[in-house]
Amino acid sequence: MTHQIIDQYFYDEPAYDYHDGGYVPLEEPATPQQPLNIPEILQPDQETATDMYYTITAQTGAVQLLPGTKTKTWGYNAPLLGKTVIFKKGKTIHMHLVNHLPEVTTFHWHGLAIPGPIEDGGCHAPVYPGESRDITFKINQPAAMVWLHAHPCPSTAEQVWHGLAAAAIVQDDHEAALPLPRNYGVDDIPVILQDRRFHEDNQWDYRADYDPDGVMGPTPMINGTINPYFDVTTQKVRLRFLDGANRREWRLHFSDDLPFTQIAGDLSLLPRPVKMNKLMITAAERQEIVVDFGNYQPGDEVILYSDDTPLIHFRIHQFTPDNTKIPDQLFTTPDPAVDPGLGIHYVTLDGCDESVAMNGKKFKMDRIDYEMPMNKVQIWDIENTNDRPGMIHPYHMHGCAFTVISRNGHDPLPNETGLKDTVVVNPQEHVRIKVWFNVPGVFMYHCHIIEHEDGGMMAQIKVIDPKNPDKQYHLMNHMTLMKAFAEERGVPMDQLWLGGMDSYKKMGETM
Ligand SMILES: [Cu+2]
Repeated sequence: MTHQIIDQYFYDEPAYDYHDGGYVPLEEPATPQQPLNIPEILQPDQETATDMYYTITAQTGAVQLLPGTKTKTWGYNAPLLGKTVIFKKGKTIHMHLVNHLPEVTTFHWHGLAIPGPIEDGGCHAPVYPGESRDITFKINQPAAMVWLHAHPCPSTAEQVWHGLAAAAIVQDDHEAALPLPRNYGVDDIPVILQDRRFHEDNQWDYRADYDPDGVMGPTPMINGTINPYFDVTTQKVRLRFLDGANRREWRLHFSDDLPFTQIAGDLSLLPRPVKMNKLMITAAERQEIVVDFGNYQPGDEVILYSDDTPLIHFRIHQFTPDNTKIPDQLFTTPDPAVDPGLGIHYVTLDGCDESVAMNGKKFKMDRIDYEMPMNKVQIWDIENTNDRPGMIHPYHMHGCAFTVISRNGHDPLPNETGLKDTVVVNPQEHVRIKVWFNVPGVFMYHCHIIEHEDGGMMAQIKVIDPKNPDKQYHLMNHMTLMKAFAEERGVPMDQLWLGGMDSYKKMGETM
């Protein structure tokens, strides 16, 4: 293990400290502490040696988040967020996706390398209210935490804000053989970081809070809990952070500057563990750490903060001493050779507010922006063209894993050495990544500030299977989904409001 303790966040401080008009700082909740919600594990409907069958139902609900009136929420098989899905590498998964919401949604598997656009669950795979869709896919990727969220363009942001986000854990034999905490809910817990603003009667009001640069709220919400505590009953605890916020990045650190060890990023373990006492996570990323509470006594409390705001109070209880060492080698990150016939592909993340675009264009659902052969490896250069201070844009690709090669020609960060699906690009920075797809289809790639993707900082790639090069994909268009939203809300089209529409209208563009 690196002996040096990393004590910086790395990212462009002027950009993340650039508190534009819409930036909402976090505030410590004034309400009593609550036990941290640990999402239940989703039970399969049926299981064989090779296949797993699940039903996922998107539903409305109400949750006691604050004293007083319950907050109206949405979730998957739960009133808010969702049950955690466990995927085992090598299994074939059959998903029955059911929509019990009042409006159209989609079920996107963020981080799964499965064919698009239907299995992937982006905007071309709508499930209308009262209807269902069945998909089948095979899990063929390393252990990691991925997630499920809604993706109906241009209303992804609002649906995620309502609560449509759930963790999913991919398991494999390699990770299972390593001495790492793995007892779900006890010493291995998903930590979904989100923020909300509570309006009258403890309700959320997405439209009132709308900001084209990403909706934020002052109140941290962790796994759907406001002001949580967690009872520590083991010396070591594995925290699987997922930034499920629409925009917010979190600068994580513990009281006493307690060092911790990062073991995994978005889509794999890191090759080597990295010791640190500061960790930044941005929208849609996952970062896994192991915290050693060995120097604390029963009755002590260790606090996880973002900036100066407490997020989780870890209450230390009696535990058995645990001298397990995290291995120095955790993973071999794939490093396939770049195809010499494919030049560098350039992507620009442009603008802020309503002017957001990618390569100078706003997203169109029925336009393919790029084509690439399956199983070939190409270098992509992702540039954030914002003037400084500007905003950081977390760049995400569906359907694949990539590796980070360089940042403005320099080495990648010590904790972005595994497989990733989301990478932050600072203003005026070029991040070079190695991209390859093992599955065919049409996939989206975009900024994961969700209002930026709804507003058009997004594009589509067609990944061509050499065995079936002429396969045609039926691409829907924005208007089809928007008409559905208007009908479901019982409003004429000219009165329909969806966040992303503003960004197109104000730039004089049609959808
Ligand atoms: Cu962005």
